[in-house]
Amino acid sequence: MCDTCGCDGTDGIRVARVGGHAGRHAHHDDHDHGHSHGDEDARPGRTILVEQDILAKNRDQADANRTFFHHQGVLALNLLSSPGSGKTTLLEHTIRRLKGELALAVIEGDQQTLRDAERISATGVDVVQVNTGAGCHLDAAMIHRALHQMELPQGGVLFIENVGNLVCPAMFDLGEAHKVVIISVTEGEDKPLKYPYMFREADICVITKTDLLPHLDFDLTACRRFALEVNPRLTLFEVSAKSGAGLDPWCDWVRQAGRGHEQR
Ligand SMILES: Nc1nc2c(ncn2[C@@H]2O[C@H](COP(=O)(O)OP(=O)(O)O)[C@@H](O)[C@H]2O)c(=O)[nH]1
Ligand SMILES: [Mg+2]
Repeated sequence: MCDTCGCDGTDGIRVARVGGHAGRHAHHDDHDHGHSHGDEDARPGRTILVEQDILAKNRDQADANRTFFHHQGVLALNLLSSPGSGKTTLLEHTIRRLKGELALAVIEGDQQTLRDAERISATGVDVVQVNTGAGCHLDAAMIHRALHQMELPQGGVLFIENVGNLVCPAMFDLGEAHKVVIISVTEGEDKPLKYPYMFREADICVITKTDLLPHLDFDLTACRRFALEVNPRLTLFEVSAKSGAGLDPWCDWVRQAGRGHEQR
């Protein structure tokens, strides 16, 4: 078990390219994603040290990823949320709007299945699925491995859909330029207060499924206030992938961030 978040990092990590170029579909059973394992790590009093080791190792790999992205002119966005908040749906709509203008690619993180990668593949962009097995977050080494399986969107945007979880993924830098936290209106407006680490680590917050607001007691004003109380630097977007409301400002931000990154 991983002492940082309790996930079992030794079990069943797979990296698979979906769609596109046949023959490059790959499975990796080797294991190197920044976790420290072993009986000695479970001794009382060692938890803090082990956690520091894990996070320090992850930070080194994240810095290497970030340098690589910088040299390739790639804007990497790490999408974080609880399961079902609409990450993949938002990506499908964003990609359909932007793929004629910007080079795009996606790394999908889930414990099991290729389902999200297959949805993204249907939009026509390059996608790699990372299955974390029992693990509850992506880490920088998994991203490094996934990068070996894909065509990098040079001068464009790499979206990384993290494993659905509002807790552990906040601790793991992947080398991204921005963390984008997503919260749907069905989750309750108090989530920024209950999961402050995630909202503090992010600099973008997207509130999704706003078409459902008439059917819910969700207090949008309070949600905005809570999010900004936790992190005044947050830039907020409100979208409905279903109706299309709010997708223009969100896509404008992605477009500008992607192009700005290319010029740096
Ligand atoms: N009403 C509504 N449903 C949505 C919207 N976006 C996503 N969903 C639904 O929410 C569910 C989970 O979406 P998905 O994109 O798979 O979430 P993920 O687990 O965060 O990737 C699916 O049934 C979607 O159809 C939206 O804007 N409005
Ligand atoms: Mg998804």
